[in-house]
Amino acid sequence: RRQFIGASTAALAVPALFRPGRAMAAEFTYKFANNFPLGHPMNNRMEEARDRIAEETDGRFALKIFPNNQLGSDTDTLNQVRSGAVEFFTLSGIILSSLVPVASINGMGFAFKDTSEVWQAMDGELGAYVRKQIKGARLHVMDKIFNNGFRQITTSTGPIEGPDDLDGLKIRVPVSPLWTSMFQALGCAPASINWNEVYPALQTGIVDAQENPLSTIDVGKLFEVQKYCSLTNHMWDGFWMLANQRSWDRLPDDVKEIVSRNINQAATDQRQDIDDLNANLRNALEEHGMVFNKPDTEAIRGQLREAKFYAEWRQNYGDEAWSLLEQVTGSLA
Ligand code: X2X
Repeated sequence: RRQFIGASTAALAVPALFRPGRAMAAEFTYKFANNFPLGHPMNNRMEEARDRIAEETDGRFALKIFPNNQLGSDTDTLNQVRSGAVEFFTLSGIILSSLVPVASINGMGFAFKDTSEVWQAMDGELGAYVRKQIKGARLHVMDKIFNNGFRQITTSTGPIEGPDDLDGLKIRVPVSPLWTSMFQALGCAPASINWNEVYPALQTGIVDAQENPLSTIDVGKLFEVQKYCSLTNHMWDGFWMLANQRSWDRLPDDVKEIVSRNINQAATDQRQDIDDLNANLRNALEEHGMVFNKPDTEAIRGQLREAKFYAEWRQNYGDEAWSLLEQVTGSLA
């Protein structure tokens, strides 16, 4: 009986493109690479988008999802989407800043107070400004940024209560000048490590700490190698959906419209999934043995001001970008 149910469900699930009378091979088969495992909202929503796109293009466009850094680390995959070896890739804007400097601006320390402020900025003028710079670097980018969330610090050594606990902390940060600069300003000893090497780096004690949103801590099973989680909310991070420029240009206009609309829809849906997870995962992580605390974030922010962190980054980004950010967040320095 089980088998029978399985077989009939499978028959119903056969997509339109494999029904008799339809073309078997897609005209365009494009790869989408990302750093999260299947089951994460990014991949759940992109699977939905993939299916809608197949349906709406009558099977002309097929998207193949490569989760979990299967095709390489984030740094490697950025090179692949530039060369065209991979057609689509979601990358943190803060990491993309190695190629497009202003793309890290949404990660400015303690800038946004909640995600509704984030969407106001990233769906508004600041996001448009950043996307223009990304396109200037010959990468196509979709309008809607995906949500990673507000980042929290975890350690194996002890809770972060205030600036003193950050002093000398060996903390993993993603590969990006903003991350390194910020944690140096806080007195840490940051090490740049790609996401696909974070778990082993924590497990073997190469570093004692890392920082990520709760949903990412959970999906990466970092609770197995980290004990303390300090709710710093120190920056917001999101993923731009990048596309190789030549691969994108090759698509007919009607296919471009279907692909863009459905990927933007995936991003919008995924934003809410992640907000829900980040708001609700604390209990589950506590059950895995993590110990939570709320640090003195005003004191931590004060340390950044004292280190002239905001003044330095205002200069790096330029006044135009900085004022678009402050239009939403209010004065930061
Ligand atoms: O590398 C990370 O920490 C992650 C998974 O949050 C990003 O992709 C920026």
